[in-house]
Amino acid sequence: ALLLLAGCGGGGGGGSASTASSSAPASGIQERTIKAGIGLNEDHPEGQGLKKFAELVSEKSGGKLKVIPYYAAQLGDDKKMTEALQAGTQEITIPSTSPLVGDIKEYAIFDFPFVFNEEKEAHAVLDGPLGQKLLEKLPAHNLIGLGYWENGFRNLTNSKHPVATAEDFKGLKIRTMQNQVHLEAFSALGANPSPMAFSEVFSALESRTVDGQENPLATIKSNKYNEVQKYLSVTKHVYTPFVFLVGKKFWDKLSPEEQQILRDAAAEAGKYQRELNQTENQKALDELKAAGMEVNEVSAEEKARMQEIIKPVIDKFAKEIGEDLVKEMYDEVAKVRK
Ligand code: KDG
Repeated sequence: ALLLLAGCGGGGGGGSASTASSSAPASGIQERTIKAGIGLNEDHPEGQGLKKFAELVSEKSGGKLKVIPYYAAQLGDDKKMTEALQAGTQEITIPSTSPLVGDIKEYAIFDFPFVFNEEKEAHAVLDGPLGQKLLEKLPAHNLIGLGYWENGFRNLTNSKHPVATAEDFKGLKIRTMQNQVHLEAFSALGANPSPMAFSEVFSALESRTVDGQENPLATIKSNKYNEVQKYLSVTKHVYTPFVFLVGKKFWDKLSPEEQQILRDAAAEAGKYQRELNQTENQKALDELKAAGMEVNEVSAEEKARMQEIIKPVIDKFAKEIGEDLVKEMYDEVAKVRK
């Protein structure tokens, strides 16, 4: 069994390269197969971004580094894939930051509702010193972060009624990500949240185990939630980043040249992914309407009321995370708004 394990290490992490000599630092570019998994579909902007990443890595390495993309949670959900990276049995995943909060509590700042109004405000925080500081916490958890892609602003769908006021959340059974801030925030609003892996959401909605869920428009469309959800409320209640993760066990086997290829490709594909995400989110709203969803906006006044109701939850988590860090985020947003 030991031999077998040694042979599988890094999930095809490089044939002769990885076994050649573990003491000498790797150099040049070796032939390697890199498994990269996400929860979303190939047609989703994240899927298209991953595809672009694979192409770029192939180009930059003269075909030696082969990224094999796995879409639609074929390798498991965000948590499972992150654990596989830590164990060294998968090389790359690009999860929402929210399920990572169990490991790195500071990531919960991106679960605070109504912090960002526009994508560019989130980008300034993510691509600035604060985002970097959080990436630097990853290696202690056997993960390397190559930057942030975009999941985006989340909106509520459900099968019961339009949600336009804070009171409309009362009693709704809502699937949330596996994240304590989301759970407590929805509870504060009087909803009945239940945490669930993404891959289980469609059938939970279909069987009416839950009434609703919340995700960006591109996801609602790509995963065809319109087939099992009548009401779409444009709540934009929270902006979720994706973090581009590489397993540290695998990363440490790479030569500096190979690492640079992955860094550059992740940054380039990320830029493409964010742009595509914004155009797709815009298009998706009309498409979901055309597909029969009943769409309502939520007024600024109601959002402010929701924020007020959730405030004790946010204050509690701000204390746990560190109020300095939270302040740093709000200061950065204020700078962009000016
Ligand atoms: O690939 C990312 C997905 O697995 C997941 O993060 C999508 O936002 C998501 C959710 O609701 O779980």
